[in-house]
Amino acid sequence: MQYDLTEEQLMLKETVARIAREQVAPGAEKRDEEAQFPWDMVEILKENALFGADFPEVYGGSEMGLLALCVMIEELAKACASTAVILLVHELGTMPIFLAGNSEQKSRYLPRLAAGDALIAFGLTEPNAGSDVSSLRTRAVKEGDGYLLNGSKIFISHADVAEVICVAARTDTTVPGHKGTGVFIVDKGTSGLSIGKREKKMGLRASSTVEVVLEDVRVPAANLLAEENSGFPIIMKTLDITRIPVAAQAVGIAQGALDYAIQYTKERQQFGKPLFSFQGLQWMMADMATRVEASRQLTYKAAALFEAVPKNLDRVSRELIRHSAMAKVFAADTAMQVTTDAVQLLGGYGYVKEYPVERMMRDAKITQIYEGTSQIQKVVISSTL
Ligand code: COS
Repeated sequence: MQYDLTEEQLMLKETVARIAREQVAPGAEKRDEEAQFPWDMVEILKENALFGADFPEVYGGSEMGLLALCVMIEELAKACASTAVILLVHELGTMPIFLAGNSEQKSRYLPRLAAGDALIAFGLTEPNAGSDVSSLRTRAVKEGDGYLLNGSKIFISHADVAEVICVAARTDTTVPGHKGTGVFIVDKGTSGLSIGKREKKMGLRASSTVEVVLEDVRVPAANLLAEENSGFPIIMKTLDITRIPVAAQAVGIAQGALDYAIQYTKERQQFGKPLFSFQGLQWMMADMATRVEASRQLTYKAAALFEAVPKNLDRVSRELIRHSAMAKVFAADTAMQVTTDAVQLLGGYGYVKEYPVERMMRDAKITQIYEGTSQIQKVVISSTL
């Protein structure tokens, strides 16, 4: 199993690191404070053709793969997790189409998404179906040559700015959720589709998180992915794959905080010498660096494992599922610990908004929650043992 970065991936990493340093980092504090969706960041990602990194060439992507996407997300997250999440949500929303879309659906949606001309969201979570995702209540009832969707979704990233939402809904309520769920592609502007509450969040404040309300939303049968009642495996496998870029985001946040803490402790003098020269603090940073590197290796290995198989529903093995969940839980917990330690290393300065580690600590928290909490990852890992 080889997952050292190739020449091409190393060049990509350098390019994205430069973009992050020069164009993304400078406004990160302001974006966090203003809590508005960053269309200027979308433009930068689009200009640099980053949206299509993991899309097939035939649909306008550059087909660089999941590992390349992870590297990009990591570099962006070092500077601004709210910008990194744009690519992450793009992958999450598109994955059901990659996995289960037919060629007509792929041709209709993927080219605009690959170019970044349209954004996409994934409408899964509901008030009563978070970790327990098979308890969805949103219903899709067959009517004529289409379906009528009714229900509501909460905590949906970017649904208000997306042109397309992949919505999970119960297609048969007489059987358990994992046997009676479907996934539908719903276009923005469809009658009955509206955006409800906008969340005010602790972190990732420049990304939008909203409620989606579906009232008699008529979706043509041509927008159903695969077949009725086949949605649960699509959802699970989507999450199996996209938990890896979440891990990459966590690695980036942690590395960004660690880099800042190292630089700070080498400059800041107390008791007549740099903070970095105190062994107690050196050991803290040694632990932080070790955990970040271990998280990165788990993430890259998981990405490489997924890259080795085609993106379709049949090829997600227990080994892949286990590695994605391991990478997600370890990297997310690391991001939380490392950013908290970075705040500690900066002392009072770490606690104020003038220094970025305070934002990084708030941003890190969501990686332990979304796309499956750290506790759920352990359920997933143990289910494969
Ligand atoms: N990958 C692929 N298939 C999976 C899977 C996974 N990670 N987990 C379960 N499945 C399959 C099972 O194999 C089973 O298939 P069969 O019906 O063919 O036997 C089916 O799904 C049902 O499995 P299970 O009974 O274990 O499902 P549960 O409802 O108990 O759910 C967990 C299992 C908790 C792992 C699942 O609900 C989960 O991942 N929850 C977290 C959801 C989440 O991440 N929410 C945040 C969304 S942010 S977009």
